[in-house]
Amino acid sequence: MSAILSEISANLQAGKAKIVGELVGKALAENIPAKDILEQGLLSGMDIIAVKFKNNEVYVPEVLIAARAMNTGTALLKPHLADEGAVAVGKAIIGTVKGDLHDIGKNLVRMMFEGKGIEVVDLGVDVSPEKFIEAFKTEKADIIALSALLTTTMGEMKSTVDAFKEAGLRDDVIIMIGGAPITDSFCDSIGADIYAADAASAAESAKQALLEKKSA
Ligand code: B1M
Repeated sequence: MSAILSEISANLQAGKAKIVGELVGKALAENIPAKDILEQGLLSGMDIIAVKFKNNEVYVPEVLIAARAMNTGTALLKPHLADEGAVAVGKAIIGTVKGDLHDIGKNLVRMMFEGKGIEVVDLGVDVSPEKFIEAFKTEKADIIALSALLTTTMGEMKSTVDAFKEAGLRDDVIIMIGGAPITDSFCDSIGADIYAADAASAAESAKQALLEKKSA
Protein backbone atom coordinates (compact mmCIF):
# COMPACT_ATOMS: atom_id res chain seq x y z
CA MET A 1 0.00 0.00 0.00
CA SER A 2 1.26 3.50 -0.77
CA ALA A 3 2.70 5.43 2.20
CA ILE A 4 0.13 8.21 1.94
CA LEU A 5 -2.76 5.74 2.25
CA SER A 6 -1.21 4.31 5.44
CA GLU A 7 -0.84 7.87 6.75
CA ILE A 8 -4.52 8.54 6.01
CA SER A 9 -5.48 5.37 7.89
CA ALA A 10 -3.26 6.24 10.88
CA ASN A 11 -4.50 9.82 11.13
CA LEU A 12 -8.12 8.72 10.81
CA GLN A 13 -7.58 6.32 13.72
CA ALA A 14 -6.12 9.22 15.72
CA GLY A 15 -9.17 11.34 14.84
CA LYS A 16 -7.12 14.04 13.11
CA ALA A 17 -9.78 15.29 10.71
CA LYS A 18 -7.81 18.28 9.43
CA ILE A 19 -4.74 16.19 8.58
CA VAL A 20 -6.93 13.48 7.01
CA GLY A 21 -8.48 16.17 4.81
CA GLU A 22 -5.06 17.48 3.78
CA LEU A 23 -3.75 13.99 3.03
CA VAL A 24 -6.81 13.06 0.98
CA GLY A 25 -6.29 16.26 -1.04
CA LYS A 26 -2.63 15.37 -1.52
CA ALA A 27 -3.45 11.79 -2.57
CA LEU A 28 -5.96 13.08 -5.13
CA ALA A 29 -3.34 15.52 -6.45
CA GLU A 30 -0.99 12.53 -6.86
CA ASN A 31 -3.68 10.88 -9.00
CA ILE A 32 -4.32 8.03 -6.59
CA PRO A 33 -7.80 6.73 -7.54
CA ALA A 34 -10.57 7.90 -5.19
CA LYS A 35 -11.71 4.29 -4.73
CA ASP A 36 -8.24 3.31 -3.40
CA ILE A 37 -8.14 6.33 -1.07
CA LEU A 38 -11.57 5.31 0.26
CA GLU A 39 -10.87 1.60 0.63
CA GLN A 40 -7.16 1.45 1.51
CA GLY A 41 -6.97 4.72 3.47
CA LEU A 42 -10.25 5.73 5.11
CA LEU A 43 -12.12 2.41 5.39
CA SER A 44 -9.03 0.48 6.42
CA GLY A 45 -8.53 2.98 9.28
CA MET A 46 -12.17 2.68 10.29
CA ASP A 47 -11.92 -1.14 10.25
CA ILE A 48 -9.05 -0.99 12.75
CA ILE A 49 -11.06 1.37 14.98
CA ALA A 50 -14.04 -1.03 14.74
CA VAL A 51 -11.95 -3.96 15.99
CA LYS A 52 -10.49 -1.86 18.83
CA PHE A 53 -13.98 -0.65 19.78
CA LYS A 54 -15.22 -4.23 19.90
CA ASN A 55 -12.29 -5.24 22.12
CA ASN A 56 -12.78 -2.24 24.43
CA GLU A 57 -9.39 -0.83 23.45
CA VAL A 58 -11.03 2.48 22.38
CA TYR A 59 -14.32 4.01 23.54
CA VAL A 60 -17.17 6.13 22.13
CA PRO A 61 -15.30 9.51 22.17
CA GLU A 62 -12.34 8.12 20.18
CA VAL A 63 -14.71 6.41 17.72
CA LEU A 64 -16.68 9.63 17.32
CA ILE A 65 -13.63 11.69 16.41
CA ALA A 66 -12.45 8.96 14.02
CA ALA A 67 -15.92 9.03 12.44
CA ARG A 68 -15.65 12.80 12.02
CA ALA A 69 -12.29 12.38 10.28
CA MET A 70 -13.87 9.69 8.07
CA ASN A 71 -16.68 12.05 7.06
CA THR A 72 -14.16 14.85 6.31
CA GLY A 73 -12.27 12.50 4.00
CA THR A 74 -15.30 11.06 2.22
CA ALA A 75 -16.76 14.53 1.61
CA LEU A 76 -13.60 15.43 -0.31
CA LEU A 77 -13.80 12.22 -2.35
CA LYS A 78 -17.43 12.74 -3.30
CA PRO A 79 -16.93 14.55 -6.62
CA HIS A 80 -14.32 11.99 -7.63
CA LEU A 81 -16.50 8.96 -6.92
CA ALA A 82 -19.33 10.23 -9.07
CA ASP A 83 -19.69 9.06 -12.67
CA GLU A 84 -19.20 12.12 -14.82
CA GLY A 85 -22.29 13.09 -16.73
CA ALA A 86 -24.58 10.54 -15.06
CA VAL A 87 -28.17 11.06 -16.18
CA ALA A 88 -30.86 11.30 -13.45
CA VAL A 89 -32.54 7.90 -13.17
CA GLY A 90 -34.81 8.47 -10.18
CA LYS A 91 -35.13 9.74 -6.65
CA ALA A 92 -34.27 8.09 -3.32
CA ILE A 93 -35.00 8.98 0.28
CA ILE A 94 -32.22 7.75 2.56
CA GLY A 95 -31.86 7.62 6.32
CA THR A 96 -30.61 5.66 9.30
CA VAL A 97 -33.56 4.16 11.14
CA LYS A 98 -35.10 5.36 14.40
CA GLY A 99 -32.89 4.96 17.47
CA ASP A 100 -29.71 4.55 15.40
CA LEU A 101 -27.09 7.29 15.08
CA HIS A 102 -24.55 5.55 12.81
CA ASP A 103 -24.22 7.50 9.56
CA ILE A 104 -20.90 6.69 7.91
CA GLY A 105 -22.22 3.76 5.84
CA LYS A 106 -25.39 5.68 5.01
CA ASN A 107 -23.33 8.63 3.80
CA LEU A 108 -21.30 6.33 1.56
CA VAL A 109 -24.47 4.85 0.08
CA ARG A 110 -25.77 8.38 -0.57
CA MET A 111 -22.55 9.29 -2.34
CA MET A 112 -22.60 6.15 -4.52
CA PHE A 113 -26.27 6.74 -5.38
CA GLU A 114 -25.45 10.27 -6.47
CA GLY A 115 -22.57 8.87 -8.50
CA LYS A 116 -25.06 6.71 -10.40
CA GLY A 117 -27.31 9.67 -11.18
CA ILE A 118 -29.88 8.96 -8.46
CA GLU A 119 -31.19 12.12 -6.80
CA VAL A 120 -31.02 11.70 -3.01
CA VAL A 121 -32.92 13.32 -0.15
CA ASP A 122 -30.99 12.51 3.04
CA LEU A 123 -33.11 12.50 6.21
CA GLY A 124 -30.08 11.91 8.42
CA VAL A 125 -30.13 9.59 11.44
CA ASP A 126 -32.78 8.45 13.92
CA VAL A 127 -35.51 8.59 11.27
CA SER A 128 -38.96 7.30 12.23
CA PRO A 129 -41.23 5.37 9.83
CA GLU A 130 -43.59 8.38 9.81
CA LYS A 131 -40.80 10.68 8.61
CA PHE A 132 -39.91 8.27 5.81
CA ILE A 133 -43.54 8.20 4.68
CA GLU A 134 -43.92 11.97 4.84
CA ALA A 135 -40.75 12.51 2.80
CA PHE A 136 -41.74 9.81 0.30
CA LYS A 137 -45.02 11.63 -0.33
CA THR A 138 -43.67 15.18 -0.50
CA GLU A 139 -40.63 14.29 -2.57
CA LYS A 140 -42.45 11.87 -4.91
CA ALA A 141 -39.55 9.45 -4.53
CA ASP A 142 -39.02 6.00 -6.05
CA ILE A 143 -36.81 4.32 -3.45
CA ILE A 144 -36.60 4.33 0.33
CA ALA A 145 -33.10 3.36 1.49
CA LEU A 146 -32.78 2.32 5.13
CA SER A 147 -29.53 1.85 7.04
CA ALA A 148 -29.17 0.19 10.47
CA LEU A 149 -26.02 -0.73 12.38
CA LEU A 150 -27.46 -2.02 15.63
CA THR A 151 -29.21 -5.34 16.16
CA THR A 152 -31.57 -3.41 18.44
CA THR A 153 -32.69 -1.08 15.62
CA MET A 154 -33.09 -3.66 12.83
CA GLY A 155 -36.73 -4.01 13.92
CA GLU A 156 -37.33 -0.41 12.84
CA MET A 157 -36.83 -1.56 9.26
CA LYS A 158 -39.80 -3.90 9.63
CA SER A 159 -41.80 -1.09 11.28
CA THR A 160 -41.03 1.11 8.27
CA VAL A 161 -42.05 -1.56 5.74
CA ASP A 162 -45.26 -2.16 7.75
CA ALA A 163 -45.97 1.59 7.93
CA PHE A 164 -45.79 1.80 4.11
CA LYS A 165 -48.23 -1.13 3.89
CA GLU A 166 -50.62 0.50 6.35
CA ALA A 167 -50.45 3.80 4.43
CA GLY A 168 -51.42 1.92 1.23
CA LEU A 169 -48.11 2.92 -0.39
CA ARG A 170 -46.22 -0.37 -0.37
CA ASP A 171 -46.72 -1.07 -4.09
CA ASP A 172 -45.47 2.41 -5.03
CA VAL A 173 -42.07 2.17 -3.36
CA ILE A 174 -38.89 0.14 -3.69
CA ILE A 175 -37.52 -0.49 -0.19
CA MET A 176 -33.80 -1.18 0.08
CA ILE A 177 -32.06 -2.08 3.34
CA GLY A 178 -28.46 -2.48 4.45
CA GLY A 179 -25.98 -2.15 7.29
CA ALA A 180 -23.57 -4.43 9.15
CA PRO A 181 -26.13 -6.71 10.90
CA ILE A 182 -28.50 -6.95 7.90
CA THR A 183 -28.74 -10.07 5.73
CA ASP A 184 -30.60 -11.20 2.65
CA SER A 185 -32.80 -13.51 4.71
CA PHE A 186 -33.69 -10.65 7.10
CA CYS A 187 -34.65 -8.60 4.05
CA ASP A 188 -36.98 -11.40 2.89
CA SER A 189 -38.41 -11.91 6.36
CA ILE A 190 -39.55 -8.28 6.73
CA GLY A 191 -40.82 -7.95 3.16
CA ALA A 192 -38.29 -5.36 1.95
CA ASP A 193 -37.32 -5.47 -1.73
CA ILE A 194 -33.54 -5.27 -1.92
CA TYR A 195 -30.65 -6.04 0.44
CA ALA A 196 -27.24 -4.64 -0.44
CA ALA A 197 -24.06 -5.55 1.42
CA ASP A 198 -22.06 -2.45 0.56
CA ALA A 199 -22.46 1.02 -0.84
CA ALA A 200 -21.28 0.21 -4.36
CA SER A 201 -23.64 -2.75 -4.80
CA ALA A 202 -26.45 -0.70 -3.19
CA ALA A 203 -26.07 1.92 -5.91
CA GLU A 204 -25.82 -0.68 -8.67
CA SER A 205 -28.97 -2.51 -7.46
CA ALA A 206 -30.87 0.76 -6.96
CA LYS A 207 -30.07 1.91 -10.49
CA GLN A 208 -31.09 -1.46 -11.92
CA ALA A 209 -34.40 -1.41 -10.00
CA LEU A 210 -35.12 2.16 -11.15
CA LEU A 211 -34.45 1.33 -14.78
CA GLU A 212 -36.74 -1.74 -14.51
CA LYS A 213 -39.44 0.39 -12.87
CA LYS A 214 -39.20 2.94 -15.68
CA SER A 215 -39.44 0.34 -18.41
CA ALA A 216 -42.34 -1.54 -16.73
CO1 B1M B 1 -21.31 1.98 17.24
N1 B1M B 1 -21.65 0.07 17.31
N2 B1M B 1 -22.39 2.24 18.84
N3 B1M B 1 -20.74 3.83 17.13
N4 B1M B 1 -20.08 1.43 15.93
C1 B1M B 1 -21.16 -0.75 16.21
C2 B1M B 1 -22.20 -0.88 15.12
C3 B1M B 1 -20.84 -2.13 16.93
C4 B1M B 1 -20.90 -3.36 16.01
C5 B1M B 1 -19.47 -2.01 17.66
C6 B1M B 1 -19.04 -3.29 18.36
O1 B1M B 1 -18.34 -4.06 17.79
N5 B1M B 1 -19.42 -3.49 19.59
C7 B1M B 1 -21.94 -2.14 18.05
C8 B1M B 1 -23.27 -2.78 17.68
C9 B1M B 1 -23.47 -4.13 18.32
C10 B1M B 1 -24.79 -4.70 17.95
O2 B1M B 1 -25.75 -4.07 17.71
N6 B1M B 1 -24.79 -6.00 17.92
C11 B1M B 1 -22.07 -0.65 18.35
C12 B1M B 1 -22.60 -0.11 19.54
C13 B1M B 1 -22.94 -1.13 20.64
C14 B1M B 1 -22.79 1.27 19.74
C15 B1M B 1 -23.38 1.97 20.98
C16 B1M B 1 -24.59 1.28 21.63
C17 B1M B 1 -22.18 2.15 21.96
C18 B1M B 1 -22.49 2.79 23.28
O3 B1M B 1 -23.03 3.85 23.36
N7 B1M B 1 -22.13 2.04 24.31
C19 B1M B 1 -23.74 3.37 20.42
C20 B1M B 1 -25.17 3.42 19.83
C21 B1M B 1 -25.57 4.82 19.43
C22 B1M B 1 -26.85 4.79 18.61
O4 B1M B 1 -26.78 4.60 17.40
N8 B1M B 1 -27.97 4.96 19.25
C23 B1M B 1 -22.73 3.48 19.33
C24 B1M B 1 -22.18 4.69 18.92
C25 B1M B 1 -21.23 4.83 17.94
C26 B1M B 1 -20.54 6.17 17.61
C27 B1M B 1 -21.48 7.36 17.71
C28 B1M B 1 -19.39 6.33 18.57
C29 B1M B 1 -19.96 5.86 16.19
C30 B1M B 1 -20.89 6.32 15.03
C31 B1M B 1 -20.46 7.64 14.43
C32 B1M B 1 -21.16 7.90 13.14
O5 B1M B 1 -21.65 7.01 12.44
N9 B1M B 1 -21.18 9.19 12.81
C33 B1M B 1 -19.93 4.34 16.17
C34 B1M B 1 -19.18 3.58 15.23
C35 B1M B 1 -18.32 4.35 14.26
C36 B1M B 1 -19.24 2.16 15.18
C37 B1M B 1 -18.36 1.18 14.38
C38 B1M B 1 -17.02 1.09 15.12
C39 B1M B 1 -18.08 1.49 12.93
C40 B1M B 1 -19.32 1.69 12.07
C41 B1M B 1 -18.91 2.29 10.76
O6 B1M B 1 -19.11 3.48 10.53
N10 B1M B 1 -18.27 1.49 9.90
C42 B1M B 1 -19.22 -0.16 14.47
C43 B1M B 1 -18.39 -1.42 14.42
C44 B1M B 1 -18.54 -2.18 13.11
O7 B1M B 1 -19.36 -1.88 12.28
N11 B1M B 1 -17.76 -3.22 12.99
C45 B1M B 1 -20.09 0.11 15.64
C46 B1M B 1 -17.79 1.95 8.60
C47 B1M B 1 -18.97 1.98 7.60
C48 B1M B 1 -18.46 2.34 6.21
O8 B1M B 1 -19.52 0.68 7.55
O9 B1M B 1 -21.77 1.44 8.45
O10 B1M B 1 -21.26 -1.03 8.12
P1 B1M B 1 -21.09 0.40 7.71
O11 B1M B 1 -21.61 0.54 6.20
C49 B1M B 1 -21.25 -0.40 5.22
C50 B1M B 1 -22.28 -1.53 5.02
O12 B1M B 1 -22.90 -1.93 6.23
C51 B1M B 1 -23.21 -0.97 3.97
O13 B1M B 1 -22.39 -0.09 3.18
C52 B1M B 1 -21.24 0.34 3.90
C53 B1M B 1 -19.97 -0.09 3.14
O14 B1M B 1 -19.94 0.23 1.83
N12 B1M B 1 -24.40 -0.22 4.35
C54 B1M B 1 -25.49 -0.23 3.53
C55 B1M B 1 -24.68 0.59 5.39
N13 B1M B 1 -25.90 1.10 5.29
C56 B1M B 1 -26.42 0.61 4.14
C57 B1M B 1 -27.66 0.84 3.53
C58 B1M B 1 -27.91 0.19 2.30
C59 B1M B 1 -26.97 -0.66 1.74
C60 B1M B 1 -25.75 -0.87 2.32
O15 B1M B 1 -29.06 0.33 1.63
C61 B1M B 1 -29.95 1.30 1.97
